[in-house]
Amino acid sequence: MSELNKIALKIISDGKGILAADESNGTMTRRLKDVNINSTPENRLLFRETLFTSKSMREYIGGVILYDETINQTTSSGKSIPHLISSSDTLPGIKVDIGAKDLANSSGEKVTEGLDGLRERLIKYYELGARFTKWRGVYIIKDKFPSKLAINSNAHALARYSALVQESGMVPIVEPEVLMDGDHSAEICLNKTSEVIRKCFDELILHKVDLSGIILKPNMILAGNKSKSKISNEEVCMKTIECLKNSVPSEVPGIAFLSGGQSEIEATENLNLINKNNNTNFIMTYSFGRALQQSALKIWSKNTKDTLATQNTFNHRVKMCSLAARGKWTIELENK
Ligand code: 5MM
Repeated sequence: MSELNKIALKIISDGKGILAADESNGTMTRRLKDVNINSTPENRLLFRETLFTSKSMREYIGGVILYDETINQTTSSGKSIPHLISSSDTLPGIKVDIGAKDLANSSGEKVTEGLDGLRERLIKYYELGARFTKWRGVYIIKDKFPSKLAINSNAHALARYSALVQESGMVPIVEPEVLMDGDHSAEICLNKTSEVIRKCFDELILHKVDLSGIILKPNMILAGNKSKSKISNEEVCMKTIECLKNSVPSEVPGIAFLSGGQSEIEATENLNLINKNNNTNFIMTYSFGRALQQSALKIWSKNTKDTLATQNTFNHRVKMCSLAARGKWTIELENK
């Protein structure tokens, strides 16, 4: 078993998953504004520190994805954030892309940037304590989109990123996110997501990436959020498994889904069904941002000093997701 494979398994095994707390300052400002909190470095740190000191971290969170600002911050008690996270036996990770930018010659589509100087940045992040990284490609479904150009460019970037990350001794999370925005059917989402993921693996293989030392972070297969033809959770689960079976090579140890704008319960229920019906060898778990933090953020915004109330809410959510990662969640447990 390679070192990278060991790191990947430590993050996602035994019902553990990933806390995606890597919102860039722009995104975090929007999230805080929604709950009437000023987006200052101090407030961003306070909320995140409250989550990272929760007792559920040790049991259920195998890795936390951080943003550059956070990995460089220090807690009120003088601990560095990576050190705080490691003290719960959880691995610190870091988002290393610098965002999705307009793709030239394909107006309306994006390509993720951040390869320039990446090797040097990775050395710095490793020294700070990071043991895994994240890079997100974003694809839209609309008319002829995602175009071949967007699919190829993002796959190429994800592969070059992954090769550099493995060279630096860290595990790359490969996140191709096909957005749920639009009126497309789940069938179209299935076809497009399969095409996107297959292209990513073509490029990862071309770039000689060790597939046993990555984690794939895809979207679940959903109908667009403006689609009239909604599908059941059972269909989401079946289509998601079908997609991954047909597009992910067997060497990949695990899949950690993004929540992508689903509600906390919806994302949990779908993950639970996926695990109940998981007839693959892949570990299937969570790498949720919004679906782990939404209610905790709401409670925190009511009284930012009431650490316990925020942590209780977060602990509950994390426990529910972990149960779902083992196919043991039920709706009744939500109200206990
Ligand atoms: C935490 O949100 C991340 C967004 O980062 P940007 O501010 O750079 O857009 C995002 O990449 C996140 O890690 C994944 O999309 C998963 O988050 P959700 O909320 O979809 O589970």
